Amino acid sequence: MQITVLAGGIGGARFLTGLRQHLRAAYPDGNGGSTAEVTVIGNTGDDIRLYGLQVCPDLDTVMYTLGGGISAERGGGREDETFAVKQELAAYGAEPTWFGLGDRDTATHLVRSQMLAAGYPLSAVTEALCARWQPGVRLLPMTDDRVETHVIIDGDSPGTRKAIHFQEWWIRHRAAIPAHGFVLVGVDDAKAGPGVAEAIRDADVVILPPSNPVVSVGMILAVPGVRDAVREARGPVVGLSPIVGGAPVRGMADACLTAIGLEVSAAAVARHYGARSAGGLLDGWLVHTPAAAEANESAAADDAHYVAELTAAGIRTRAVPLLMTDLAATTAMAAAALDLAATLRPAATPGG
Ligand code: FO1
Repeated sequence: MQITVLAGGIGGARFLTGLRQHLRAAYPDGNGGSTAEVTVIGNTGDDIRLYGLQVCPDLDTVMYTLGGGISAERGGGREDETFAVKQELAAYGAEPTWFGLGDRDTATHLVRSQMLAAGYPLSAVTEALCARWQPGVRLLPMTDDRVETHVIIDGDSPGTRKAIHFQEWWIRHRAAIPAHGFVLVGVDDAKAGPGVAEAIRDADVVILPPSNPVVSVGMILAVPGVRDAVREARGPVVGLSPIVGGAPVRGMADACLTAIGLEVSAAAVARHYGARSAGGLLDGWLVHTPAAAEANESAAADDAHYVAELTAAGIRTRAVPLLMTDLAATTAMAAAALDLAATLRPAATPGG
């Protein structure tokens, strides 16, 4: 069983812990692992070059989360982190001071930057870093070429616009400055990383997890060849909504959706990805409905009302709990995604 997941940062990584747990139960290998293989296509649009270091936030979030090194309370960055290097850089007045560079995290960037400078492609670097962390998935950068997501905001004088790096918008400005759009700088000269197109095309199931559909999954799909690979995938493509009710499960997907003129809803994201039968990407889609225990809470968000309209639009939709509150919740989400995929898989050929 080969599963390929196009993942961004924290939301995607959280989902992947549930997928890994589900596969250990559903496809056990007899010694606590799974016979199923997961390939993660990681977003590199968040990457930023700082103090001479190449930082890959979404790749590191997946690697640390699945490798057991993620900071549980902060949801990002390393466990037991300290910030002595950050403080010393600030003492020198080294810009930027708004980026939270951790000491343990810096070792990752030093090894990565050293290998890149020696001529290794990002895919080889990521494989080397994962040799230590053993995430239990194959983590492939979406491209080995340098790309960066920049955000279009109002310029310094009326009527003008300018671009700032996504990390500056996200961290320094908490995405509070209205964005007019996002550009993946370098995408025109980029090509899909080694193994990326094949991992998507040949997968038994392709999953779009509850990552940011604009700056995470959206940027992976912007890499030449990736969108076509998803459309040509031999297995079903199933997505999970990152929006519950009218708000993102976490992060700031709402600011990103608004920036590109989309309504902040589970239906708007599904339509944005589109039905594969109508030229889009999705065969199946999961929207949120409260778990039985919460169903009686009047305030509980419930998106089950989208099921009929999206199914009619060619995206087979089901409503399941999508709040990633704990491992049991994300494991159930992964099971629901694969169950839905099983109903979408082309009728199995006899003995096929
Ligand atoms: N996110 C923050 O909100 N504040 C930070 O200071 C911060 C530092 C940081 C350092 C390394 C790294 O890999 C990620 C970091 N992040 C930080 C998260 C980063 O902004 C991610 O790109 C977002 O979480 C979106 O995926």
